[in-house]
Amino acid sequence: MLMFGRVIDIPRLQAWYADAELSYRYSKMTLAPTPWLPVLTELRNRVNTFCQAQFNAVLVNCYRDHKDSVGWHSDDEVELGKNPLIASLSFGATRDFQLKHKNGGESIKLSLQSGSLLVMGDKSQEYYQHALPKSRIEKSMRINLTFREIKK
Ligand SMILES: O=C(O)CCC(=O)C(=O)O
Ligand SMILES: [Mn+2]
Repeated sequence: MLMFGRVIDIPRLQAWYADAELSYRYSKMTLAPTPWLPVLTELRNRVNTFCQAQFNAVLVNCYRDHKDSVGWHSDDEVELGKNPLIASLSFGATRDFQLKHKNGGESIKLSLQSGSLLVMGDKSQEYYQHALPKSRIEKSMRINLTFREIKK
């Protein structure tokens, strides 16, 4: 990613799977879509049914160990539209997910276990930020899928 004018490695591995021609602009990077894998299509269909949504893209994050993380942010890219619905499916190591209001106050911590589905909707991106901090405890790999709908 580009930070203060420098290209630096992000502290995790990332891939973008989406319907054709849906690229994703994020931290001044453009992720070109990779065609869906059968297992991702299956998961997308199940999550779409469960959430009554039309997710057409998924950002896959791989946290290789406890040192990988994602900093405070909101999923508020313009291509997601207003009040986006985001469904986050976790596999592998249990990690803490944090949420805090943009006006301050305490953050809350959710322990996301393997197989859990976290759904963020309404104004959660407008008013809140979320993060997955590094862990002080050693952790094995965690894979997180955030299903999104890119508005055309
Ligand atoms: O790994 C997670 O649980 C969060 C990932 C996330 O916030 C993102 O990809 O935008
Ligand atoms: Mn996010």
